[in-house]
Amino acid sequence: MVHEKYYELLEKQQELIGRKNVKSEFYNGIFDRYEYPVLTRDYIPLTWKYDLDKESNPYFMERLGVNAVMNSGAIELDGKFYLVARIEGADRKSFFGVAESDNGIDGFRFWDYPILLDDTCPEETNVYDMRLTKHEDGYIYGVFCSESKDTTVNDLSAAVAAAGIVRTKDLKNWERLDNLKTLNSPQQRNVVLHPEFVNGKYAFYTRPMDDFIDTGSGGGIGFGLCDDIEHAVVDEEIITSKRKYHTITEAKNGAGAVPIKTDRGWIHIAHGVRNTAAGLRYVIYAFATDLNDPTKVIAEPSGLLIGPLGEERVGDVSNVVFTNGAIARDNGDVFIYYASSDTRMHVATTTIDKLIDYVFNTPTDPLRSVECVAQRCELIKKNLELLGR
Ligand code: M1P
Repeated sequence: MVHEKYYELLEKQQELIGRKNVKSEFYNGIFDRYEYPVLTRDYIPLTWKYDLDKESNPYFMERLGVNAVMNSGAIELDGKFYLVARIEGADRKSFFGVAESDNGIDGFRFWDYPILLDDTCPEETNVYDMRLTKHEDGYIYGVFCSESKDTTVNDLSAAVAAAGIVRTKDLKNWERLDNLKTLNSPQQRNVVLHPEFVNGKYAFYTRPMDDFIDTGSGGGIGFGLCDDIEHAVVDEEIITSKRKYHTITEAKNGAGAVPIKTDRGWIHIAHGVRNTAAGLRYVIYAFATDLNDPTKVIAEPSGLLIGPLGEERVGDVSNVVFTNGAIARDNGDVFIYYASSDTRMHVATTTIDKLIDYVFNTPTDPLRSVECVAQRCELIKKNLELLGR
């Protein structure tokens, strides 16, 4: 017999999922924020957490709790919006689940089952942060972090990050391919597959790292080509977007969403990390690369696009916003999905036109305070003249 508590909790959850999301009062002219997250752990189907049977679960306890729902790949298919969310169980292991919405800003509902990946990697402990690429070869690829214990050192916490690859046509049947091998980098996270062939090859944005946490000599966002996606090997990686001293990318610089193709160039929505006395601070930023050469940065607005704000600042890993999915619609709307503090998912909406204006007309970072002030004074002078002062 189904426990009566199930129906009570289900009703509350239906209310939550049915709640209309509304734009918040936040304004910067670039994008809109929303009042409510689009996914939290409260959106997880009750059937994933509870044993509904009153006989075996008289207290209606959570048997398999869920801690957080965060970093989600995003895709639009046949007019519906899908997030492949990173779901972190109470046991700290992450996995993926597909949530579907009609409008992309509210009503996200998980499918009945999470994604059960082929168990092709016996050493793999954890998987997370899938980027979904609608590739011109006809497949949807999911590239994610595949984490294993580092057995080469005597340190219980030491881990190795690599890029796992799956592909699908319907988000239901997933074929696991070999993990990406990058011959010159010991570890990889935040790897993204470019949606088009480059010189007839599959192209990956990489984020080489010496270590699981520290990027070390990993200089920023890398780029490499590979012939065979089923057994992907990148033998040469070049750094296309470097980490820079005293900027938002000083500690780490990694790709985020799959680049968006526009008339003016590829728009990249990435993440930058700097260190502070309170720990690492993650923000989202944007830049553009050449349409014919996605390795060539052609516009780099100064500073961050989205930083953690208000309640977003607090969570399991505080002071973090992170994106690994955006949807650019045929009508020009852009939905940027981002997680805050490794805890919940939000959406920010904008348009291709606004992103182009932002990326190409925002001044670049002159890298020194004195020049930043001069840059700001120039803006003030222009404005005061316009105001007749
Ligand atoms: O905790 C913040 C983020 O840390 C990692 O990102 P990066 O590789 O850039 O340091 C990832 O584990 C990411 O999932 C997480 O949100």
